[in-house]
Amino acid sequence: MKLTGAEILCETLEHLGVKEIFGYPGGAILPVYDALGKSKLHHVLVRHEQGATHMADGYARASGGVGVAMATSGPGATNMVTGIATAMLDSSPVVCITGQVGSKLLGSDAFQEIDITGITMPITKHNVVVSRAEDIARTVREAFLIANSGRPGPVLVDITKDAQQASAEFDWDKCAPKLPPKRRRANYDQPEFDRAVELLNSSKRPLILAGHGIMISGAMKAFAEFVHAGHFPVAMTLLGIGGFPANDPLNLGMMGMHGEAWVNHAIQEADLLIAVGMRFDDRVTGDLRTYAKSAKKIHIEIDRAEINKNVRVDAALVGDAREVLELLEPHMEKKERPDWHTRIAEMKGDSAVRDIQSLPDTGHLYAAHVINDLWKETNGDAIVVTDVGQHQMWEAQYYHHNKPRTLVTSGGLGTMGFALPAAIGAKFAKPEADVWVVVGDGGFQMTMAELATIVQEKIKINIAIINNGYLGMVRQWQEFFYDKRYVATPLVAPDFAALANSFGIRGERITTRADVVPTIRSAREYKESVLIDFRVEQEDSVYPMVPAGASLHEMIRRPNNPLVETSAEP
Ligand SMILES: Cc1cc2nc3c(=O)[nH]c(=O)nc-3n(C[C@H](O)[C@H](O)[C@H](O)COP(=O)(O)OP(=O)(O)OC[C@H]3O[C@@H](n4cnc5c(N)ncnc54)[C@H](O)[C@@H]3O)c2cc1C
Ligand SMILES: Cc1ncc(C[n+]2csc(CCOP(=O)(O)OP(=O)(O)O)c2C)c(N)n1
Ligand SMILES: [Mg+2]
Repeated sequence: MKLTGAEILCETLEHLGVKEIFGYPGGAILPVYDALGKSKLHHVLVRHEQGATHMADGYARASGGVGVAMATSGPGATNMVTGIATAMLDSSPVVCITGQVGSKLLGSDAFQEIDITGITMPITKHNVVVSRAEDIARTVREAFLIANSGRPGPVLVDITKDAQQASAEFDWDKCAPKLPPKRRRANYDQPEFDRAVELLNSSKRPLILAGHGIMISGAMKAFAEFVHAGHFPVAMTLLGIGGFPANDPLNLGMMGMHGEAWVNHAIQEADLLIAVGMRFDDRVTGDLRTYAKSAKKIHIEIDRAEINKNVRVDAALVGDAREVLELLEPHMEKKERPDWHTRIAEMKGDSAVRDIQSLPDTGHLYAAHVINDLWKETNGDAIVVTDVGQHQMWEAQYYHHNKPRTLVTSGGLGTMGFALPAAIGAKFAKPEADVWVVVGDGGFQMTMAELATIVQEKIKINIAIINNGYLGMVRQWQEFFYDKRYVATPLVAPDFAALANSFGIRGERITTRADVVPTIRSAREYKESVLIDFRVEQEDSVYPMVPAGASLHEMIRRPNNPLVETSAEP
């Protein structure tokens, strides 16, 4: 069957199971848009190409599949850069398709010509320019395979305009990917495995560091069985949250800069760390010179480049987390290790059972209240998509996720403006889910134009703005480390509820704690999207905090009044 390159692209995407594309048109991609109009693919018109990439990313993170974003050449493509980098740092499978000027014009500084493959070289897993219609199908199939295999990541396919317009034969069977054969997944020698088993069974104070790789590998069941077989306490990374239920008694909570104090202390006292699908980010380790000095380390990790990158390990099991855990599990000796669990319970002290919700209402509204109420009201079942800042950390602390892929957040790049568009993508991935955006007043203003996309697409999303009148996380650093010189952090914002109204979205403003639950309830019952502007305490801070570069156990703790650090155990 002879088709144009643009039609081949649409056919290929349909064959790959794509339903939605998030994008924005322009001259160099116009032939594709013309073909899109005739295809079964649903195109979601965004308001900024950054939004398209975050939507594709949110789609990928909520579904486990590949998200697709599209843009024109030049400014369309460069607007995608932040979203691509966000996906890269969090190993999220996104395929970006950009239009490019005609191949004869390449290198002539033609109108809207930009070397987008050059620009995105360090922030894509793979990228490629296609200048022949007959190469489009195979290249796109390869892009999907590369994006979502091994360690996932973004792939960019840049298609010249003449390739979109030219005709070529399209035969699905003849355009199979031509990639090197897949490597054996578990990629370590037997002595390495034996050493790991020996360490696991001889350890008295083991601790698992559970990361994003568990969800990527679909290893939730194998992981839970492994944990219970060895009776291991588990600490979560931010991106690992959801991979092991928060309500499992062996789940201690989050580690790292804003992790639970007892988790960080347990890491420092452990005699064995078992890192699964996590990459020892500096937000997790603090000062490497003092990190877990008494612990041997096992690293279960698919990307060999991560082994010994930040932390030297004693046994490296390179491979897919699920496969490795399934191989290890039969070798686990059942050990209760009562002394170690008692010691951790001691470190938790009473801070774990003091419930922020049971504190008397002082008339102040704290972000932690809002998020803890949201957790209770949604039975912990919502997909929560956060932005970056204090509210993001409070979400991680006060919303207890039991299911995988229910917390969608930008960890590695920490991209403000991520939440609203990523939530739109998540809603397309899981149309039946209760999707909540938890976003700061700063980050919301970065991509709030996507409210129009919500309206145009008639989708239902609930938006909770945690409005503290500040770029709160930066203000907190200024409070702690710059003598409260609040330079460039007080933030003027529009009346968010009125702004929502102007888009045709219901808007609410909440200032007291008593109104939080009724407003969340009524937003959930309402058929259309609702935006709630929660006016919270302006100068609250996230505790505990390991100052950047400090040792993990050197945490700044919350002054005990008026809030405690943690909510009740889930
Ligand atoms: C304001 C702010 C504060 C933060 N504070 C904290 C904090 O206090 N605590 C915290 O934990 N994080 C914090 N973060 C997030 C932090 O920066 C990192 O993003 C996070 O720690 C990374 O978690 P991860 O290593 O589990 O996930 P990723 O960075 O996604 O790494 C996943 C790892 O799993 C591997 N992998 C992928 N697939 C597989 C597979 N199939 N099998 C095995 N391995 C696989 C990958 O190769 C990679 O090494 C913060 C971020 C921000 C923006
Ligand atoms: C695009 C981008 N610019 C700057 C930063 C640095 N930064 C991190 S958190 C933060 C403040 C966020 O403020 P807000 O969105 O109001 O959230 P809050 O911390 O108040 O909850 C800033 C500026 C960033 N992470 N991303
Ligand atoms: Mg703020």
